[in-house]
Amino acid sequence: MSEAVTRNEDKVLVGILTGSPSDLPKVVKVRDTLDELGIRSEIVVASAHRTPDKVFAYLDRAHAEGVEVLIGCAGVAAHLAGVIAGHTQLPVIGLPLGNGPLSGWDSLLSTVQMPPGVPVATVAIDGSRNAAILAARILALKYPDIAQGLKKLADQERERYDKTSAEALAGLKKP
Ligand code: RP5
Repeated sequence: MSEAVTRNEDKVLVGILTGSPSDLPKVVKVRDTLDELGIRSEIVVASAHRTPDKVFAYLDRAHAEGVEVLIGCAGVAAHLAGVIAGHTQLPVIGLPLGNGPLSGWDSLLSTVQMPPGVPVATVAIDGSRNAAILAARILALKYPDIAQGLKKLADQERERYDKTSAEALAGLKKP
């Protein structure tokens, strides 16, 4: 485990790349979850196929500016996260998006089937929240305040779950 350090909360720690502006409604949920945890991120629209130069230029900047985790989001022929993982030693999370005629099966397989040595930690199709939480868990190894934020979020979700379960059970009609 890395040494625990305090952090500058204004510094972008997570770079979120996505293949198309049409992805943004799903991708913004990644940023929203990171915001909930007090983690600064930035979204960049850049495609592995249409604008690979933009992907590489962003990675150069991200490395220079100290981004610590990268998330690659794409639908259909979703090679973005894999291309990113081939050009960085930072941890890369792949978010396959359920766009297009195959509802995300294509992007799931394209994202997850990486060759040995070039890992992409793939979350569920449209798993925007989990992509953010996984990024936060990686950062929490180094930043204790992020670990605390995650614990608080998990407690809140547990409370919500217990409350909805109780309400649902109370609403069941007796036979
Ligand atoms: C992927 O192709 C994008 O990530 C998007 O999910 C999908 C369709 O892109 P557009 O044709 O809407 O730009 O590269």
